Amino acid sequence: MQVKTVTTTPIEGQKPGTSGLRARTRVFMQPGYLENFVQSIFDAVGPIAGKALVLGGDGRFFNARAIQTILKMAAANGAARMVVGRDGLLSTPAASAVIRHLKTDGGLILSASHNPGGEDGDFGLKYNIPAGGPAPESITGAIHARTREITEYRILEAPDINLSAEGETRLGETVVEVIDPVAIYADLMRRLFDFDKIRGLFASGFRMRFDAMHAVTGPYATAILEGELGAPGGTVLNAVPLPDFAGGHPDPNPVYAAALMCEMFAADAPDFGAASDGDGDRNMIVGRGVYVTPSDSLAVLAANIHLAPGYAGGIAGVARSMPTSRAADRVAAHLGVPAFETPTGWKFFGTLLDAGKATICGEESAGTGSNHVREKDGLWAVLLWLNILAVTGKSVAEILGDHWARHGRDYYSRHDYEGLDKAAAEGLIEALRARLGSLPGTEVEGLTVTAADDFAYTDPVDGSTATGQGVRVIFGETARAVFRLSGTGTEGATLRVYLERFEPDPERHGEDPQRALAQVIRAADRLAGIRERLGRDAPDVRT
Ligand code: VG1
Ligand code: CO
Repeated sequence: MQVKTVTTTPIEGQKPGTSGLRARTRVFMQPGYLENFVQSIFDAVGPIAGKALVLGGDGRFFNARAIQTILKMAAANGAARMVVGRDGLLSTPAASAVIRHLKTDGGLILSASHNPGGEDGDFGLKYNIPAGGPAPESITGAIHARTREITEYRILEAPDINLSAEGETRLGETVVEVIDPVAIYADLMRRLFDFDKIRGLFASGFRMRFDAMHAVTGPYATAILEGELGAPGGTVLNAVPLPDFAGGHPDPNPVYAAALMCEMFAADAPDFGAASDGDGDRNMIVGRGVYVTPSDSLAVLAANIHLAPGYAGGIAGVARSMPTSRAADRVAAHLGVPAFETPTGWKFFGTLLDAGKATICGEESAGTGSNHVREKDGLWAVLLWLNILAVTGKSVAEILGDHWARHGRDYYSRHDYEGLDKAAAEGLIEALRARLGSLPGTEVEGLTVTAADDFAYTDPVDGSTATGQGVRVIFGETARAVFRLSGTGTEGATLRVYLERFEPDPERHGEDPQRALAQVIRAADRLAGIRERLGRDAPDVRT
């Protein structure tokens, strides 16, 4: 076996976004694309000689090939040990758990998460730090800088490794250890939650559906829910991970998980429904006849997390991304713990979790997690809900209704405009930015703007800053509209408009969110000029 040093030149656009580098699968498969990026990671965080890394992905098209390439590059760069999930599979939260449990020097996760997969879909890669979380911007910036000056990469000329059997082999000097992708993660869940109580819930006839969307959570959910907690066979739907997610869009929201929504709103609906995304870090929660918005889910979980054994001592604080509704802040105030507001993307929660300032974190995009790992964790959120349902004996609808009665309801919706012309989308945001100073006092659609800014963040732990994180328009105490462009897409642009309105009156908690938000929606449209600038009458996706 021989180390080959291959001459290369920089490739444009290898800039990590909200969550790692994402690109069309075909782009990732171009000669040198993956290799340049991987060598840039090794150079930027390295040298990786003598180090141990975790490696795995969500099983999408190109996952297996990419893993073989990365293993050979790691060996050529002198890595001591590579820990790989069997068949190249590791969900994002499981990868985080493995990095932390084995105390490795970080890991590489292959996924484009909620983006469709397949040869015509998307692929992605990100580096996670030894604490288990996504690399902070200082590191992704260094990786990007390296991609712009790279001149060569190293790769071992060797046959492929068999990833279907657990155990250790060698690739040159590097030990490659293939592990069960579920075991370490399942152990962690067992320590956090009352599995006996949840087993009792299922034994009492409680019915659940978990839609794995043919993505990576299938094996995890099957092993834990059906295997260990006694949920009947068939509880987990679409449980086999497929390279193209069976042609679906593995994004757990009411639009892309429509079949599950249908079942949960039917006459004989099960008690509880959930879904996860491509790489297993997102969750959708739905009760019988009731959809729980991710922002509400975060608030409900923060308010009830002490019911799970792993959190019996209570929480130190709550953190949410800026566009996430302010429901969680009210719970934090009620509990007398701090609430943090961070930019979009899990990488911004890492320092707060490490410093013990926040215990639970969440994003409106169906991401919830805690200090147990450093990623959001779809199945964790589902198990926490199950633990709470088992302890309280209440239904999802009752828990949500009680929560609103106590804390008020934040009507919430996100409107996504997808596949936009990049220049038009950027123009819309720029125009809003240019008007920020003059917006306060403006009346629009019967609402008065009381404050407007471009969200900037200074990390309270390490002092790092992030600017330009989304335009916030506040309408008094109750309503808010936020505008930002997606940083996970691979083509064109996606505009996200986040809309919310607080309603304290329990008599008015039963409205349809789109109706309850109609005035804020009209105001947001008028302020940003969505129709005129983008030529769109309606969003592509409403969550
Ligand atoms: C989206 C979500 C964000 C999430 C990110 C990664 O980013 O809005 O909340 O952290 O995806 O999630 P953006 O930039 O497209 O809005 V995942 O499950 O794709 O790793
Ligand atoms: Co994801």
